Amino acid sequence: MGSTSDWETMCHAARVLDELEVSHETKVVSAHRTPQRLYDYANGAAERGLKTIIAGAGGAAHLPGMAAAMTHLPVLGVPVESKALKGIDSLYSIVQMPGGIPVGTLAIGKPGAINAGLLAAAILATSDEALAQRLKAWRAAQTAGVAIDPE
Ligand code: RP5
Repeated sequence: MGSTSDWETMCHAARVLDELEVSHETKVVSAHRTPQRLYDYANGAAERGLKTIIAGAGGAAHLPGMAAAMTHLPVLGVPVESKALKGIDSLYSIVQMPGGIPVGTLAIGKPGAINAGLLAAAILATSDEALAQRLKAWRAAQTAGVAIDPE
């Protein structure tokens, strides 16, 4: 994520990954304030064994696109809700990648972070049957938790 202030949103991606027992790391890597850290992180990601990157950032959110430019790993972008423009700026900054460097862009804020965790797990589950089973169980539990009566 681009800032410690993004953790409030991005913790929801981490929580989903915890629930699905997907090993992961959480780091603050700012495209603007720590460009060398971003360069090192994205360039070294595949070599370190990472399989997917979830990049959350707000405002002029260059982090997901810049990360995607420097790795062939799938990059999932989460537009963090900004104060001034409510995350519309984050969304537009992340979603409109020119053809050639994809960023899989999720919804603004908490729903996007949750779905980024689920989508990362789904990507990994294509080559991990045990994870696929855990993901199916997670979804089944969600379905079972939806009451049919509103009160
Ligand atoms: C972005 O600027 C971060 O991703 C964050 O969403 C936003 C504000 O950062 P802080 O000023 O709170 O550190 O780079």
